[in-house]
Amino acid sequence: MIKKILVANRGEIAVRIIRSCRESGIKSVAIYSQPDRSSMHVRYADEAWSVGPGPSGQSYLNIPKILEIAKNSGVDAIHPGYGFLSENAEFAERVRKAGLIFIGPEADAVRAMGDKMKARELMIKAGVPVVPGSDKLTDNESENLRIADEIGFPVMIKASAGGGGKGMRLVEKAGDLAAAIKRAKSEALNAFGDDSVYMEKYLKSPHHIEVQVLGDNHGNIIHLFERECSVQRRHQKIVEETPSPFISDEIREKMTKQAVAAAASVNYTGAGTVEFLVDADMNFYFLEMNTRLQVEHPITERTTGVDLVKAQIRIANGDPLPWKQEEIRKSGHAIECRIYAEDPERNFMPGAGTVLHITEPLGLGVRTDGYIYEGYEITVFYDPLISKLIVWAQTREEAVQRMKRALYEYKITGVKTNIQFLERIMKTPDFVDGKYDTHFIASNEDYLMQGDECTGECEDLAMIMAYIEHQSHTDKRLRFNTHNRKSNWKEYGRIHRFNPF
Ligand code: MV4
Repeated sequence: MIKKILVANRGEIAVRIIRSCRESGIKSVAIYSQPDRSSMHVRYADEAWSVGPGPSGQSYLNIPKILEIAKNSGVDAIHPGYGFLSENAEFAERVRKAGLIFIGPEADAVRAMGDKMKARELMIKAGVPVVPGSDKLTDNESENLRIADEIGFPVMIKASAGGGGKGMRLVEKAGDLAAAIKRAKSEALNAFGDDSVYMEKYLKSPHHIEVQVLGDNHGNIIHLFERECSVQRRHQKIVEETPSPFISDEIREKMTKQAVAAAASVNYTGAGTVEFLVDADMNFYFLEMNTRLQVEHPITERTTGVDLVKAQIRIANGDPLPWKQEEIRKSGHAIECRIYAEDPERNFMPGAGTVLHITEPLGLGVRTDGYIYEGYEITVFYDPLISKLIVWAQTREEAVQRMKRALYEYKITGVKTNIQFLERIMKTPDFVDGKYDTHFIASNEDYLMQGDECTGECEDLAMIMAYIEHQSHTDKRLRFNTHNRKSNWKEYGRIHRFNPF
């Protein structure tokens, strides 16, 4: 029985995991890098151990140090969270060799899915549809041209060791093929130490839709429906929702079945996600499988009622899944917005700084998974994700309205965030109508980059202007008419463009 877990991560996901540990009566051990010493996950864990200096390579990726802390703190399991060591097969192996439980799948499944060509091959064998494409490409230019012609231009060259958009190259016409393959191979060798590349037919306007699966150590695999993740920018997801507003019930049924078949083909255990590209005609194709808990898991938790972290822990403990597939029901609609510490007006550059003020939204149907607080110092060592805002409502329309309301209430000062950009997304007609694909951000750029005349920031002005007005009774220079307008302070704020911070 798992009694104590080391959480080999930081930030919001470490907090998320520690919360489920506490609810399960399991002790938690946090590890922290030097700049993270007063981070929220350190406060919420039962114990906290220093893992090294700021850079990830010397801290959250330091396998020997993490294993040493695991031994010294007497944990019986390690949860890797997402990112960092979560999809590192060698780490999973070394954890198990040390006599500990790795909360995640077997190393073989991680390795098989990490190799994109191998994964494609396995899917073809399992009868799961893949994008029409090739095996590993050779240097034979005329052969490559023949393959591309057969698939049909445009094609994509992808690195086998890549994934998540890394090492991809679009080729529009035959004349560009040989040079593109050469460059893709040299880039892949550089980035991954492996120059294997393959070719796929280019899908013009795909949706990114993924299916959550859970497998136990008794041969059972179930799915927990899909998440629509097409709102992305440079392969960074921004908004996710479930159910997908795009697919029909018939396609959902087929896609979730294939996701379970994909997981079964590698004897998958634990929580995993099968990603599909879905074209405009709702044809779906296996893209890759993520062998970890994902950032966007809370929307699935909200619509199915399943605590995915607790499920991971129970599975790792050897328990059979407590639900049959038919017992997994979804209800209503959930949306997640990712709050990033980045500046949309400066090409989304991640920013560092001290959080001056934070007010998080609450109220019916709202959840935030975050880790920052007033006085917290955001550094540039790690991912700019600072919080996830998740809302639920009975219908999609109501969920969108609720998200707008929650974003309106969300206040963070001291660091730039994308909150207003997210508010714009919630008001974009294509999003409101649920009619968007992976080109959504690019095709709505003009609309999204317009600032609103008066957003939530004006509400801060409400307090400040009320105070100034109060003071102005003793200062004639500041006196202004308070009788003929309902909201004089707001008008005053607009006219003077007063920025309190
Ligand atoms: C594609 C594609 C079109 N055709 N493959 C990008 C991330 C990586 N996981 C795979 N990606 C894509 N693969 C073929 N054959 C378009 C993309 C793609 C994309 C996919 C999902 C979400 C956002 C995307 C943005 C640009 C390109």
